Amino acid sequence: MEFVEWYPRGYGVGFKVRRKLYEGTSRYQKIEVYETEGFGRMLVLDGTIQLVEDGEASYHEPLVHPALLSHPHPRDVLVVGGGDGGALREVLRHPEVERGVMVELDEEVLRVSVELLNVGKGVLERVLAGREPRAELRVESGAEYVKGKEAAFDAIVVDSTDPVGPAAVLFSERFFEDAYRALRDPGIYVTQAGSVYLFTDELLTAYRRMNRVFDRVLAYSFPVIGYASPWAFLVGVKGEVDFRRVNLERGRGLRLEYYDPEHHETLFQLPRYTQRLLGFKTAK
Ligand code: AG3
Repeated sequence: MEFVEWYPRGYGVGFKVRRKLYEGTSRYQKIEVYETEGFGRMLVLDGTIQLVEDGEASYHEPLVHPALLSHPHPRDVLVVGGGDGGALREVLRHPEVERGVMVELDEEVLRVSVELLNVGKGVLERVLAGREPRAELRVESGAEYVKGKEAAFDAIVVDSTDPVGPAAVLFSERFFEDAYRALRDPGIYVTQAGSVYLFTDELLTAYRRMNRVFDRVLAYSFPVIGYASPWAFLVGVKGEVDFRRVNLERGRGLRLEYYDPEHHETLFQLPRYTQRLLGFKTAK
C-alpha cells in the first residue's frame, strides 16, 4: 500500500505504508495517521502530509531555530498551530525562552498527536499535566488570539497547514498586521510558506502581503522530508533583528540534526527564477 500526496501538475510525494492507524473528521479537517514502512508514523490533514516521525525535525528545526537564533533575546514566544507539538518542543530547547505559548485551533489534532504520534508527545503531555512551567497551551483560533495583543511576544512562529481552508486566515494581511502589533521591538515572525516549486503563487502572495506590514521580509528554504522540496519559509522583521546573522554559540548548544547555524547563509539559496519573481535585484 502507498499514500501519495498530489501537488499541482501531477507532482506527487509518497510513502509506502503498512496500514492506516486512524481516520477521523474534526470540526475543521480530515485527520489520518499511517504507519509508513521506513519513516515511522505519518500525520495527514485533509490529504496533505504534515510530518513523518523519522524526519519531522527537517521541518521543525529550520522553522524555529533560524528565527530564534537571530533574535537577541527570545524570551516570550508564540506558536500558532503546530498541534503535533514539534514546533513548541524546538522553541523550548532555547534556554532564553521563558514562556512558550502554543495556540492550536483543532483539539482533535492535539489528541491524536498525544495518543498516536511520537513528535511533541513528551512536551504536550508535560504541558497538559502542568509539568512544563514555561509553556502554555490554548485551544482556539490563532487569528483571534493575536487580535488586540500589543508588544507581547519577541517571536511568533506559525506552523500552519496550507493557505486554504482553516489556515487561510493565517496568510491574510489582517493577521500579519495583528501579529506585527503583537510583537515587541525587536521582534521576529516566521511562517512556513509552501513548496518553492509547486506553490510559487502562494509564496509570492504571502511575501507581498507581509511586505506591506513588516519592516523587512526575507525568504528562505530547506529540503523537508515528506514535502515537495525545497520548502519555503518567510520571515517578517520588526525593528532591529538581522536575520542574516545568527548567534553561533547559542546554536552550538542546541545540537541540531538538520539546520546548521554555521552555514546559515545557505538557507537563502533560492532558485533564480523565484528570486526574480520576489523582486530581488541581484537575480535580474
Ligand atoms: N505544517 C504543515 C506544513 C504544510 C504541509 N503542506 C503540504 N504537505 N501540502 C507542518 C505540521 C508539522 N508541525
